[in-house]
Amino acid sequence: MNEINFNVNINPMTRLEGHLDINTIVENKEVKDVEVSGALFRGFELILKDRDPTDAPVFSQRICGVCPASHAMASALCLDDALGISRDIPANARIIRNLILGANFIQSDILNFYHLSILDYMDITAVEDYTGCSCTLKSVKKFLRRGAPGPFLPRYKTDFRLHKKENIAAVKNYIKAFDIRRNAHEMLALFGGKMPHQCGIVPGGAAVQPVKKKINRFKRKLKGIIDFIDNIYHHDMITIAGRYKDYFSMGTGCEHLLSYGAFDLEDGGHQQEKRKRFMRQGLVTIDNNSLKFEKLDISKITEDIKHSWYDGDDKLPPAKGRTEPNREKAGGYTFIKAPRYNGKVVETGPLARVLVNYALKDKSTVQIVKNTLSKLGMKHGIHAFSSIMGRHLARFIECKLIAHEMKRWLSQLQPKEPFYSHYGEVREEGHGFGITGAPRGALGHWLEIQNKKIKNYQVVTPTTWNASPRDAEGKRGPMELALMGLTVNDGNNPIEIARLVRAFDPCTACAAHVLDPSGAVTGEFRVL
Ligand code: NFE
Ligand code: MG
Repeated sequence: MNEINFNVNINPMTRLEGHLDINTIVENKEVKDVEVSGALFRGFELILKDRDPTDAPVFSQRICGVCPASHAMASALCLDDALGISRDIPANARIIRNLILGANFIQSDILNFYHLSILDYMDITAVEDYTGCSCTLKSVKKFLRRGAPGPFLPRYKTDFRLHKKENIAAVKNYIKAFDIRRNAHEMLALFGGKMPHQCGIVPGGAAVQPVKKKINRFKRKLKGIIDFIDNIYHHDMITIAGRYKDYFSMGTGCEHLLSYGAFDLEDGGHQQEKRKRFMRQGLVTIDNNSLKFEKLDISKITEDIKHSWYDGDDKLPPAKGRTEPNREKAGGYTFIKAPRYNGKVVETGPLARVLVNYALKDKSTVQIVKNTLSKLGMKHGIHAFSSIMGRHLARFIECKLIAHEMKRWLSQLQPKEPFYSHYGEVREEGHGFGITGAPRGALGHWLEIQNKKIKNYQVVTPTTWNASPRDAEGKRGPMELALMGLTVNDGNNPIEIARLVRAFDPCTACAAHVLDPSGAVTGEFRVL
């Protein structure tokens, strides 16, 4: 392989479902060009057309098994708005919705760190000469010797920097994290009925009464999860961040960050500005080491499709969005549209939410951000978050903030008070929107009702923002921008690309194609 310009195919890239291709041209070990491509057409917007609007939360949750609670939330908010009942949602319902969403955030954050990312930093083969008496570690050791050790091997040859003891501890925690995620699912199911595709969040409120027994069971599960986050997740996050400090200056983002906010703290009020949310709403621009805050105005959101496999016009607001797939479209390279805010490329995700909270001086956020940075002995401050390791750190910080806040929400439930408000008849005509946070960032649903049926339903997910292609003006999407200029040291082991993409936590599995300037592909690697 040519050492200067090299070609690699990685397939799949993330350890999660989906179809995401990353086509990169690397010259002199530096990413010089990139196309991020979503290769799977879903078409939920078309599936929803002409259905009863109140079916939307049920159908739209099926968009994804990882973040279905966020789709239910966005959809319920959208229906509450379209049916004119946003002000009537009882406090119990608001809180139950938050608890369901919070449980889903926690499990998704732990999923990303332990089960989708940590194998890039932790050397699982360290257990091969383990001689202690932990049954977990002994069974991992046995598993690795089995001859078919997927999903752990094969893997890239790379710089595993944890010390032996740290590796061993992290492997144990990798296994423990499965239990914790199961507990988070079970905790969600106390109010949501089941997971995935819970049935507790409905237009008008929640589907179950918050009885004492459920509250207490929720509390007990949450306590165990918080212990894991505060001690184990915290420890592994800091250890890895400390050993990979150079990853705080790699994968710098587009500097504009968007949060719709998540977890309503007040009843009624408009979803924009008027309703206080735990993870706050707005945009920040990173300007050297300071943050400039801007209020959210969703009328500034448009979607371009110049390079997407759709027919229609550019710059349509989501409420007027169209879904007319055309796989043969000239210039297209993805099924992902290109959402822009006021024409600007913006990144979304835990990074955006933590920085918006920080810019608004949210006390607990400022405290935990400062503690974490000082624990890492990092003097470069807040802009270091816009990086590969910063995205992981922000996800951890948000997970911890939410888990602790959930204790407060539980104590606010009133078992004998209402938890649902009936919407009466579906209106003949109407429209609505629902904006919330999903684990991966800002999630919005837009609905138009005609003759009591869905005339148009449009969804813009966090991964649509982050994995968006070039827009009509040729500006690259956030993940594309972060990949530009990235150093890829070894074409046979393009771990830097894998680490960068996984830190964004796209919900699609990825194939990354690294091409030389002539476009030829010379290597093919499976990344596990
Ligand atoms: Ni499929 Fe999701 C989240 C949403 S993807 S996981 O979080 O919405 O962008
Ligand atoms: Mg869409």
